[in-house]
Amino acid sequence: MTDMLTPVLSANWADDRPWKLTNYERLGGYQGLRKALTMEPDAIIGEVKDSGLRGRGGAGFPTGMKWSFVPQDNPNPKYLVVNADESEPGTCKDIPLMMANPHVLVEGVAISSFAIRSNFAFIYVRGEVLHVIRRLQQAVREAYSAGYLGKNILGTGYDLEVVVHAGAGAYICGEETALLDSLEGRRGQPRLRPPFPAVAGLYASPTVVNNVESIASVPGIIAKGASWFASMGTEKSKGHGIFSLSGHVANPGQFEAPMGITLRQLIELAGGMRDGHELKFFTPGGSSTQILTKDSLDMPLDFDSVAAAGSLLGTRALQIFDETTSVVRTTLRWVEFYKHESCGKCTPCREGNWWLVQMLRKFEAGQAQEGDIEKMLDVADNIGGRSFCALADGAVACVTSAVKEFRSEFEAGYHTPAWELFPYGKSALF
Ligand code: L3W
Repeated sequence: MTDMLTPVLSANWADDRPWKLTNYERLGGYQGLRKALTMEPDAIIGEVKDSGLRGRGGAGFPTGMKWSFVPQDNPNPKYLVVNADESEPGTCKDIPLMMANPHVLVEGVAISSFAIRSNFAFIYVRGEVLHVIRRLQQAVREAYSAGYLGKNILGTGYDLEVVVHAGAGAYICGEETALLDSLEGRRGQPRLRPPFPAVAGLYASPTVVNNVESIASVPGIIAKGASWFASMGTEKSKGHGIFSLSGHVANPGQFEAPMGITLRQLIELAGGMRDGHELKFFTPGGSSTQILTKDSLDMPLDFDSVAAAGSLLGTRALQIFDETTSVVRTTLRWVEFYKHESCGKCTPCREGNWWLVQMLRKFEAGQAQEGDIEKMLDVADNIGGRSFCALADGAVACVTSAVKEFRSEFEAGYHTPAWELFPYGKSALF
């Protein structure tokens, strides 16, 4: 069964103190950086393009292509910003990665910064995860002492300063432009795009913003070659990815596997569904992605196949729900999260999510009325695609897909409380 796994970023997680520099070096750590510093920056970008690496933060944008958008004739400094603000419900891959293997991220930062000709990099970490911030700061300190960061890296004349920056705990700061506002010291609110950060980002200068796992994938690509990475995965979704299974499986956790693995295989790796229960629905990539049902158990989890099924691969955060779960209650919990985390800049998102919560509470209490499903879908329709950022789209994805797949459960909300149909205590989650 473990032959379904492709442990690269997670290969050392079970070792003794894998976060120490000496242990990382013993396994070939920083060889990618040594090689990269002998290459031309454009050749590194070419290698990352050839690998087929697509952004691991949710959207799947080609990483090498994003780097190539950085205008080299712009006289301003160039910046690399790592988005380590992991906070999407269900998403739990970057935090364990940074705890167990912080040096693969630090090495990736050094290689990626060199490739885009940047001398300043920031790792923007979610503020609540103090243990991760400390672990990263320690790794950055070790890397400075060993000459992998700082002035004249490994005697090549290349300089790079890296700052670990703690956010203040707002989901919206995981949106790349809100993150940049926050990093500049302002309240984190999304900016209108274009211009994209690659052209005008931090301090209005060219800035590459990439997810932790994207940057951590770079050392392997440089050390072992683009074709090694591209040999894993599917035609348009190459490489390895960390899939996080949470909820009603026997052994929830992270599983690093080739892109295109199926949910059926992943559930098997997680020890199956909890005893005596069966899959009802799941999110492919966190709560911002449309829910799918057991009809998609054998769908390859790659960008295109999941999109064809009407959802998004997102962050590969597979939240698994069995038949004891009320889809109405689950949707309400998610939308309560989005209502709380909406930054308030765009009216449809700020007001609309408040209304969705009120309506879903009525469905949960069995007090909705005929026509409320249509009203709720109309509110959702007036939120999605009408805001600056993807938070609003994410908030309505669960509502529309839940109604599409389980309309009868919402209709039951015209007369029966969800807690009578799905008693608390039967579900381990709510
Ligand atoms: C230059 C162009 N750059 C696009 C860049 C853009 C960004 C990347 C992707 O949202 C999704 C969201 C969540 N010139 C460009 C260009 N870019 N065109 O490419 O952009 P985009 O707009 O497609 O997505 P996004 O705004 O980065 C990410 C979904 O991921 N998600 C994940 C959520 C996870 C968290 C978390 O834990 N912190 O937020 C789950 O599904 O909903 O749809 O860099 O600049 N012409």
